[in-house]
Amino acid sequence: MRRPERTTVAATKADGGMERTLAILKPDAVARGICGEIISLIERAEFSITALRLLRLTREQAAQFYAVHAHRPFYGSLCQYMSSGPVVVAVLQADRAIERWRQLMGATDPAKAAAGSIRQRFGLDVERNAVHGSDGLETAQREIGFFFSALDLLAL
Ligand code: IDP
Ligand code: MG
Repeated sequence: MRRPERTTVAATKADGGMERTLAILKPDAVARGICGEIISLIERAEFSITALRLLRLTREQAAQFYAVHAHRPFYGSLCQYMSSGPVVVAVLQADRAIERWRQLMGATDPAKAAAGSIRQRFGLDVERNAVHGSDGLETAQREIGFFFSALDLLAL
């Protein structure tokens, strides 16, 4: 069934057919001072950063953000970790942004991530893997809306 066009400003499809995705530089990346390097890679890969914020999640907010993983054995540890220190959250805009950002991130487990990917280069282990990226259109819309409101997003 066709869905009606989304009209919320956090909509994943931005003007011009460009896609938006949510990136998080996780606590391990912020703590090690490698945000600059990661953002540099994002810029070089020709994403437009249309929103950017530094914040610290509460344990409850982390649990809400990762609710889809509530049944997984690593959920408790993940929520603890994601609320253990500040994170950088950003909206990346580009053609096929969701897929391209996940490719640049690499596989969840840094040990299995492709050479040159962010997780392969910077990830510490399967949990502390430096970055997050939305995994689909609906997820991206929900995740962007979790952190940003209409006024936060730069209109390109
Ligand atoms: P993704 O971040 O590549 O989309 P997901 O399966 O959605 O991977 O898992 C969300 C996050 O949960 C991962 O990025 C990682 O931080 C953590 N995680 C995933 N699998 C494991 C695991 O087996 N052990 C510990 N943490 C995990
Ligand atoms: Mg995921």
